[in-house]
Amino acid sequence: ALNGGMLYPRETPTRELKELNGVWSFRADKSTQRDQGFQEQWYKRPLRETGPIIDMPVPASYNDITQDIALRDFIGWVWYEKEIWLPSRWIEASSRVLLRVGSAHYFSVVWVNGIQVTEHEGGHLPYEAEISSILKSSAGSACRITIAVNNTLTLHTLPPGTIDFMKDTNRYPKGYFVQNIEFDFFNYAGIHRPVVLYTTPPVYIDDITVITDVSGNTGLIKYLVSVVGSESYSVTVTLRDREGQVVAQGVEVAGQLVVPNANFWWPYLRNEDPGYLYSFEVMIMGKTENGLMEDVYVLPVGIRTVQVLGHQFFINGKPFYFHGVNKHEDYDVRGKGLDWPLIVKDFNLLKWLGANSFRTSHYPYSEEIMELCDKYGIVVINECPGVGIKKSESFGNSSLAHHLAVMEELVRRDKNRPSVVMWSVANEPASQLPEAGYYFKTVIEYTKHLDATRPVTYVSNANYQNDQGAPYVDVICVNSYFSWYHDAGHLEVIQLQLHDQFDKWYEKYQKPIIQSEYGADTIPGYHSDPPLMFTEEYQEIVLKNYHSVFDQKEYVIGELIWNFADFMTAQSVTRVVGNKKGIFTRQRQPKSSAFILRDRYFKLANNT
Ligand code: GCB
Repeated sequence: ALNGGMLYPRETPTRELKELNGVWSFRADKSTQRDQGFQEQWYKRPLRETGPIIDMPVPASYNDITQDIALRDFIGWVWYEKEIWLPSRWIEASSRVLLRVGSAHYFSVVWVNGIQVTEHEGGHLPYEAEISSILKSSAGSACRITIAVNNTLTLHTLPPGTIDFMKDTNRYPKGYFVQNIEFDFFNYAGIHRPVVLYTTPPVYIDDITVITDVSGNTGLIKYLVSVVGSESYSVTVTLRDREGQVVAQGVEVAGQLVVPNANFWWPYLRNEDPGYLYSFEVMIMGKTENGLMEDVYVLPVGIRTVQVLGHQFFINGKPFYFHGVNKHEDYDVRGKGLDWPLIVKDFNLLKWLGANSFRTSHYPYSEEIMELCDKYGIVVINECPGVGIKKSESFGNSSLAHHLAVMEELVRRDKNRPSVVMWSVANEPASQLPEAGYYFKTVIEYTKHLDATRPVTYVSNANYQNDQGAPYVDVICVNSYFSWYHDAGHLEVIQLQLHDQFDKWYEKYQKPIIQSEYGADTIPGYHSDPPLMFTEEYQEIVLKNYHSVFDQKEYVIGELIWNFADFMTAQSVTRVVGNKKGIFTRQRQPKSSAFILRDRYFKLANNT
């Protein structure tokens, strides 16, 4: 079980926050065994004293920052370090001080002033450690934070990967190895999301869970607050609308708020005021040896319901059709590093496109992105990093245990977000393997046990006849690339094959279906009539053929284009400086298909 609720750090009257973003000291451990840093205990002294260092921005992937090809493709430990001064009131007071990393890829070990404070397995999700006692024992001096990050993937990590040691010295230098991955995006690494220090009082709000319901015009918010640090405390919960008016109050640790004439949280384009958020203010007062202590935390809350019934998907009791995209966290130079201009640009493009939804292919996106989905009413299928699960070994017990732990971390992080309407536990696993049946049954049931309010799916590209996990999902999500990976160049087969795909899946399972990927690589500026692969015309016609079949199937409840934008991948003969299936370029300029999709999405929004 997880340690603590790990609420997103926010400043309130009782909590302070300090961002440690900027330039950090950095060194990649290029020793043959990649273990010099641990042997020599680089965390014990300032990094500059144990060898050469370079400047590295945080947050950012380190891969594309320098001119060093060895760093771009580096596998192993890299070391980050930052020295900072803290306000003395943080150290003198009884405050808890926490160090929180939004995400680092993939395995992290963290030290403060040479003392290990935590380690964490897995990218794309946050971790934190309380460091108050270390700060107190070194009061009056600067604080040194060291983070070692290792991007090595194994058959039991999520995503999985393998290292190949090349033994043939006629062909490879001694000690040569490469990393193999079975997913189609560049394995960017480093500290990808903000590192922050924040404080809470010694008696603090550790976690909040809200579950909302709708009854006529009334909104209901069931809530649970967990408090740590005192046996005897009081709780006050105040719900304010956007104007700041108090609309409901509670004085229990667990209870239900009733909001008459509520403003519900609606998806973008389903309402003139989508993404309505109330502010749910929790105030606690706890008894301690030093008297009464207060803590305040404010959570944005959207009131909405989600349900799968028959062959439809409902939000607030109204059928919902997903017209949206698949994305990546990916951009020039910073790789997967969080970047505010890019985030806001992408939301502007989503709105321009009329997209009401996206899937976080193929890993959880930053909390900063999720926050804006809540605010704008962008509906999210929240995918865990279960991508490229192909080998039989990756369905074994230790992989399964890690997968369940990752689902715990993801649900803990995003359980209160109105934008999240469904969990996706994997993308294109080898779900035809016999062992996949038990594996997905277990992961899906466990996810439902963690969160009984949201449907669960995974994205399949297996054949409907032998997919082993489909019996357990609420919505069938299928990817297909007709006239691309099969029958390359034959646009005329798309409709036939797509009808067949949908009919067969629906006949077998009678569940709603989302086309969770479809598309074609397109080099912007390439033109051809009749259309040829890689031209803008070809992408347009692939899309139009898919659309015409979507429109004929009642039980098709959504379409997500692959992909919103071009993105970097591993080098291969099928990738031209990355995957080019974006309807926008990597620099976010439209290809001609973006206009086709835009027309369609606004029409779909008006028809429903
Ligand atoms: C897929 C994968 C996605 C790839 C895409 C492609 O099925 O889910 O990660 O990028 O196909 O373009 O091949």
